[in-house]
Amino acid sequence: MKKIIMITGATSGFGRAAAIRFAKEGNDIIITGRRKERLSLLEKELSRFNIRSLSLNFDVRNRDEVLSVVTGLPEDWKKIDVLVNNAGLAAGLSHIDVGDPDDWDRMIDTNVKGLLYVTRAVSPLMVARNTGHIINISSIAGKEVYENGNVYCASKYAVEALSRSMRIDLLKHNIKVTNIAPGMAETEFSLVRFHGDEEKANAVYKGIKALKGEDLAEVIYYCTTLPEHVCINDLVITPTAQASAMHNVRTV
Ligand code: NDP
Ligand code: 8X3
Repeated sequence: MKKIIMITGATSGFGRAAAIRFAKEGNDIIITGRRKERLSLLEKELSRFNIRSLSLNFDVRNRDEVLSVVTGLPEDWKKIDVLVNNAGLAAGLSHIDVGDPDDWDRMIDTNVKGLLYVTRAVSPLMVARNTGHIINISSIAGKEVYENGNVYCASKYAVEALSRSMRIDLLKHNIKVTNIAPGMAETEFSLVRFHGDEEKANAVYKGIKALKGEDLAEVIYYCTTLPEHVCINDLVITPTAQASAMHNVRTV
Protein backbone atom coordinates (compact mmCIF):
# COMPACT_ATOMS: atom_id res chain seq x y z
CA MET A 1 0.00 0.00 0.00
CA LYS A 2 1.27 3.46 -0.91
CA LYS A 3 2.50 5.43 2.10
CA ILE A 4 3.70 8.96 2.80
CA ILE A 5 7.30 8.91 4.01
CA MET A 6 9.03 11.97 5.50
CA ILE A 7 12.81 11.82 5.66
CA THR A 8 14.93 14.46 7.37
CA GLY A 9 18.43 14.96 5.97
CA ALA A 10 17.59 13.62 2.52
CA THR A 11 20.23 15.66 0.68
CA SER A 12 22.99 13.12 1.29
CA GLY A 13 23.95 9.69 2.61
CA PHE A 14 21.33 7.50 4.29
CA GLY A 15 18.48 9.97 3.82
CA ARG A 16 19.00 10.39 0.10
CA ALA A 17 19.33 6.64 -0.48
CA ALA A 18 16.25 5.97 1.64
CA ALA A 19 14.20 8.48 -0.38
CA ILE A 20 15.07 6.64 -3.58
CA ARG A 21 14.42 3.22 -2.00
CA PHE A 22 10.95 4.19 -0.79
CA ALA A 23 10.14 5.91 -4.09
CA LYS A 24 11.07 2.74 -6.00
CA GLU A 25 8.31 0.98 -4.06
CA GLY A 26 5.75 3.57 -5.12
CA ASN A 27 5.57 5.63 -1.93
CA ASP A 28 5.12 9.40 -1.81
CA ILE A 29 8.13 11.14 -0.28
CA ILE A 30 8.73 14.32 1.70
CA ILE A 31 12.42 15.17 1.52
CA THR A 32 14.03 17.74 3.79
CA GLY A 33 17.42 19.37 4.30
CA ARG A 34 19.18 22.72 4.32
CA ARG A 35 20.80 22.48 0.88
CA LYS A 36 18.10 23.65 -1.52
CA GLU A 37 19.94 22.75 -4.73
CA ARG A 38 20.46 19.18 -3.49
CA LEU A 39 16.75 18.92 -2.75
CA SER A 40 15.92 20.08 -6.29
CA LEU A 41 18.32 17.53 -7.79
CA LEU A 42 16.81 14.74 -5.72
CA GLU A 43 13.30 15.83 -6.66
CA LYS A 44 14.33 15.49 -10.31
CA GLU A 45 15.70 12.03 -9.62
CA LEU A 46 12.52 10.98 -7.84
CA SER A 47 10.42 12.19 -10.75
CA ARG A 48 11.32 9.04 -12.72
CA PHE A 49 9.19 7.02 -10.31
CA ASN A 50 5.44 7.11 -10.46
CA ILE A 51 5.10 8.95 -7.15
CA ARG A 52 4.62 12.42 -5.68
CA SER A 53 7.47 14.16 -3.91
CA LEU A 54 7.62 17.33 -1.86
CA SER A 55 10.76 19.07 -0.71
CA LEU A 56 10.91 21.10 2.46
CA ASN A 57 13.93 23.31 2.94
CA PHE A 58 14.56 23.92 6.64
CA ASP A 59 17.10 23.56 9.42
CA VAL A 60 15.96 21.08 12.06
CA ARG A 61 17.57 23.31 14.72
CA ASN A 62 15.05 26.09 14.06
CA ARG A 63 12.12 25.17 16.27
CA ASP A 64 9.68 27.79 14.89
CA GLU A 65 10.54 26.94 11.28
CA VAL A 66 10.09 23.19 11.86
CA LEU A 67 6.68 23.73 13.40
CA SER A 68 5.47 26.20 10.77
CA VAL A 69 6.66 24.04 7.85
CA VAL A 70 4.90 20.95 9.19
CA THR A 71 1.68 22.72 10.21
CA GLY A 72 1.68 24.44 6.79
CA LEU A 73 1.77 21.15 4.87
CA PRO A 74 -1.09 20.72 2.40
CA GLU A 75 -3.79 18.54 4.03
CA ASP A 76 -3.11 15.55 1.77
CA TRP A 77 0.57 15.58 2.77
CA LYS A 78 -0.21 15.62 6.48
CA LYS A 79 -1.06 11.93 6.50
CA ILE A 80 2.55 10.99 7.19
CA ASP A 81 2.85 7.23 7.70
CA VAL A 82 6.58 7.03 8.31
CA LEU A 83 8.92 9.67 9.73
CA VAL A 84 12.63 8.94 9.38
CA ASN A 85 14.50 11.15 11.86
CA ASN A 86 17.83 10.92 10.06
CA ALA A 87 19.29 14.47 9.94
CA GLY A 88 22.36 14.54 12.10
CA LEU A 89 26.10 14.92 12.24
CA ALA A 90 29.31 14.59 14.14
CA ALA A 91 31.48 17.70 14.43
CA GLY A 92 35.05 17.21 15.57
CA LEU A 93 36.81 14.28 17.20
CA SER A 94 38.86 15.34 20.20
CA HIS A 95 39.36 14.86 23.90
CA ILE A 96 36.88 16.64 26.13
CA ASP A 97 39.44 19.09 27.55
CA VAL A 98 40.23 20.52 24.11
CA GLY A 99 36.86 20.05 22.38
CA ASP A 100 35.25 22.97 20.57
CA PRO A 101 32.03 24.06 22.31
CA ASP A 102 30.69 25.31 18.97
CA ASP A 103 30.94 21.73 17.67
CA TRP A 104 29.20 20.49 20.82
CA ASP A 105 26.33 22.95 20.29
CA ARG A 106 25.92 21.87 16.66
CA MET A 107 25.71 18.20 17.56
CA ILE A 108 23.36 18.59 20.49
CA ASP A 109 21.17 21.13 18.67
CA THR A 110 20.89 18.94 15.55
CA ASN A 111 20.98 15.35 16.80
CA VAL A 112 18.91 15.82 19.94
CA LYS A 113 16.91 19.04 19.81
CA GLY A 114 16.31 18.90 16.04
CA LEU A 115 15.03 15.35 16.28
CA LEU A 116 12.75 16.44 19.12
CA TYR A 117 11.36 19.45 17.22
CA VAL A 118 10.54 17.35 14.16
CA THR A 119 8.98 14.62 16.28
CA ARG A 120 6.94 17.18 18.24
CA ALA A 121 5.59 18.61 14.98
CA VAL A 122 4.85 15.30 13.21
CA SER A 123 3.78 12.91 15.97
CA PRO A 124 0.44 14.68 16.73
CA LEU A 125 -0.52 14.08 13.08
CA MET A 126 0.09 10.37 13.64
CA VAL A 127 -1.69 10.36 17.00
CA ALA A 128 -4.74 11.95 15.36
CA ARG A 129 -4.86 9.09 12.84
CA ASN A 130 -3.99 6.40 15.40
CA THR A 131 -1.26 5.06 13.13
CA GLY A 132 2.35 5.77 12.19
CA HIS A 133 5.96 4.71 12.38
CA ILE A 134 8.88 6.80 13.62
CA ILE A 135 12.37 5.60 12.74
CA ASN A 136 15.21 7.29 14.61
CA ILE A 137 18.72 7.00 13.20
CA SER A 138 21.01 6.63 16.17
CA SER A 139 24.47 5.04 15.99
CA ILE A 140 26.67 2.42 17.59
CA ALA A 141 27.97 5.59 19.28
CA GLY A 142 24.66 5.48 21.15
CA LYS A 143 25.46 1.99 22.45
CA GLU A 144 29.06 2.43 23.56
CA VAL A 145 31.38 5.38 23.98
CA TYR A 146 34.80 5.63 22.34
CA GLU A 147 37.79 7.87 22.89
CA ASN A 148 37.23 11.37 21.47
CA GLY A 149 33.58 10.56 20.72
CA ASN A 150 32.31 12.20 23.94
CA VAL A 151 29.63 14.69 22.80
CA TYR A 152 28.66 12.85 19.61
CA CYS A 153 28.22 9.67 21.69
CA ALA A 154 26.20 11.60 24.28
CA SER A 155 23.92 12.96 21.55
CA LYS A 156 23.31 9.44 20.23
CA TYR A 157 22.78 8.01 23.73
CA ALA A 158 20.10 10.69 23.96
CA VAL A 159 18.55 9.46 20.71
CA GLU A 160 18.48 5.92 22.14
CA ALA A 161 16.75 7.13 25.31
CA LEU A 162 14.27 9.13 23.25
CA SER A 163 13.50 6.16 21.01
CA ARG A 164 12.69 4.04 24.04
CA SER A 165 10.59 6.72 25.70
CA MET A 166 8.75 7.54 22.49
CA ARG A 167 7.91 3.88 22.07
CA ILE A 168 6.25 3.90 25.50
CA ASP A 169 4.53 7.28 25.12
CA LEU A 170 3.14 6.45 21.69
CA LEU A 171 2.23 2.86 22.47
CA LYS A 172 -1.45 3.49 23.05
CA HIS A 173 -1.66 5.43 19.79
CA ASN A 174 -0.63 2.42 17.71
CA ILE A 175 2.57 4.13 16.59
CA LYS A 176 5.70 2.07 15.99
CA VAL A 177 9.09 3.44 17.01
CA THR A 178 12.26 1.89 15.63
CA ASN A 179 15.77 2.84 16.69
CA ILE A 180 18.46 2.03 14.12
CA ALA A 181 22.12 2.09 15.21
CA PRO A 182 24.56 1.94 12.29
CA GLY A 183 28.31 1.50 12.46
CA MET A 184 30.84 2.77 9.92
CA ALA A 185 29.16 4.03 6.76
CA GLU A 186 30.83 5.90 3.94
CA THR A 187 28.68 8.97 3.35
CA GLU A 188 29.49 12.65 3.85
CA PHE A 189 29.52 11.94 7.60
CA SER A 190 33.31 12.01 8.09
CA LEU A 191 33.79 14.93 5.72
CA VAL A 192 31.40 16.89 7.93
CA ARG A 193 33.01 15.56 11.14
CA PHE A 194 36.44 16.76 9.97
CA HIS A 195 35.14 20.10 8.73
CA GLY A 196 35.74 19.34 5.04
CA ASP A 197 39.17 17.67 5.37
CA GLU A 198 38.92 14.99 2.65
CA GLU A 199 42.18 13.27 3.53
CA LYS A 200 41.11 12.70 7.13
CA ALA A 201 37.64 11.64 6.04
CA ASN A 202 38.94 9.08 3.52
CA ALA A 203 41.35 7.62 6.08
CA VAL A 204 38.41 6.56 8.27
CA TYR A 205 37.31 3.99 5.67
CA LYS A 206 40.75 2.92 4.43
CA GLY A 207 41.00 -0.85 4.10
CA ILE A 208 37.47 -1.51 5.25
CA LYS A 209 34.36 -2.23 3.25
CA ALA A 210 32.10 0.25 5.02
CA LEU A 211 28.32 0.37 4.81
CA LYS A 212 26.83 2.48 2.03
CA GLY A 213 23.78 4.71 2.07
CA GLU A 214 21.97 2.02 0.06
CA ASP A 215 22.62 -0.59 2.78
CA LEU A 216 20.93 1.60 5.34
CA ALA A 217 18.13 2.42 2.94
CA GLU A 218 17.41 -1.28 2.55
CA VAL A 219 17.23 -1.81 6.31
CA ILE A 220 15.11 1.28 6.95
CA TYR A 221 12.73 0.18 4.20
CA TYR A 222 12.62 -3.37 5.56
CA CYS A 223 11.54 -2.14 9.01
CA THR A 224 8.46 -0.60 7.39
CA THR A 225 7.43 -3.73 5.52
CA LEU A 226 6.57 -5.94 8.49
CA PRO A 227 2.99 -6.75 9.39
CA GLU A 228 0.91 -4.24 11.35
CA HIS A 229 1.40 -6.17 14.62
CA VAL A 230 5.21 -6.40 14.35
CA CYS A 231 7.58 -3.64 15.44
CA ILE A 232 11.39 -3.70 15.40
CA ASN A 233 12.32 -1.64 18.44
CA ASP A 234 16.08 -1.59 18.11
CA LEU A 235 18.45 -2.65 15.36
CA VAL A 236 22.26 -2.52 15.14
CA ILE A 237 23.91 -2.71 11.71
CA THR A 238 27.65 -2.67 11.07
CA PRO A 239 29.93 -3.68 8.23
CA THR A 240 30.91 -7.36 8.46
CA ALA A 241 34.44 -6.15 9.24
CA GLN A 242 33.28 -4.16 12.28
CA ALA A 243 32.13 -5.74 15.56
CA SER A 244 31.95 -2.65 17.77
CA ALA A 245 33.02 0.99 17.78
CA MET A 246 36.54 -0.11 18.73
CA HIS A 247 36.84 -3.43 16.87
CA ASN A 248 37.28 -3.68 13.15
CA VAL A 249 39.61 -5.41 10.71
CA ARG A 250 41.26 -3.61 7.84
CA THR A 251 43.07 -5.00 4.83
CA VAL A 252 46.17 -2.97 4.17
P1 NDP B 1 25.55 12.76 5.67
O1 NDP B 1 26.43 13.87 6.13
O2 NDP B 1 25.82 12.16 4.36
O3 NDP B 1 24.02 13.25 5.71
C1 NDP B 1 23.53 14.00 6.78
C2 NDP B 1 22.19 14.62 6.41
O4 NDP B 1 21.71 15.37 7.55
C3 NDP B 1 22.30 15.59 5.25
O5 NDP B 1 21.22 15.38 4.37
C4 NDP B 1 22.19 16.96 5.91
O6 NDP B 1 21.50 17.85 5.05
C5 NDP B 1 21.29 16.64 7.11
N1 NDP B 1 21.45 17.63 8.17
C6 NDP B 1 22.53 17.86 8.94
N2 NDP B 1 22.31 18.91 9.75
C7 NDP B 1 21.06 19.35 9.48
C8 NDP B 1 20.25 20.41 9.97
N3 NDP B 1 20.70 21.23 10.93
N4 NDP B 1 19.02 20.59 9.47
C9 NDP B 1 18.56 19.76 8.51
N5 NDP B 1 19.25 18.74 7.99
C10 NDP B 1 20.50 18.54 8.47
O7 NDP B 1 25.63 11.66 6.82
P2 NDP B 1 24.89 10.25 7.03
O8 NDP B 1 23.92 9.98 5.95
O9 NDP B 1 25.94 9.27 7.30
O10 NDP B 1 24.14 10.55 8.40
C11 NDP B 1 22.75 10.39 8.59
C12 NDP B 1 22.51 10.02 10.05
O11 NDP B 1 23.14 8.79 10.34
C13 NDP B 1 23.08 11.02 11.07
O12 NDP B 1 22.15 11.16 12.11
C14 NDP B 1 24.35 10.34 11.58
O13 NDP B 1 24.69 10.73 12.89
C15 NDP B 1 23.91 8.90 11.53
N6 NDP B 1 24.98 7.89 11.47
C16 NDP B 1 25.95 7.92 10.49
C17 NDP B 1 26.93 6.94 10.46
C18 NDP B 1 28.03 6.93 9.46
O14 NDP B 1 29.08 6.29 9.73
N7 NDP B 1 27.87 7.56 8.30
C19 NDP B 1 26.90 5.82 11.42
C20 NDP B 1 25.87 5.92 12.42
C21 NDP B 1 24.94 6.90 12.41
P3 NDP B 1 21.89 19.39 4.80
O15 NDP B 1 23.36 19.53 5.05
O16 NDP B 1 21.48 19.65 3.39
O17 NDP B 1 21.04 20.13 5.77
C1 8X3 C 1 28.90 7.15 13.30
C2 8X3 C 1 29.63 5.90 13.58
O1 8X3 C 1 31.61 4.92 14.85
O2 8X3 C 1 31.86 7.17 13.98
O3 8X3 C 1 27.78 7.30 14.11
O4 8X3 C 1 30.46 6.75 15.85
S1 8X3 C 1 30.96 6.23 14.61
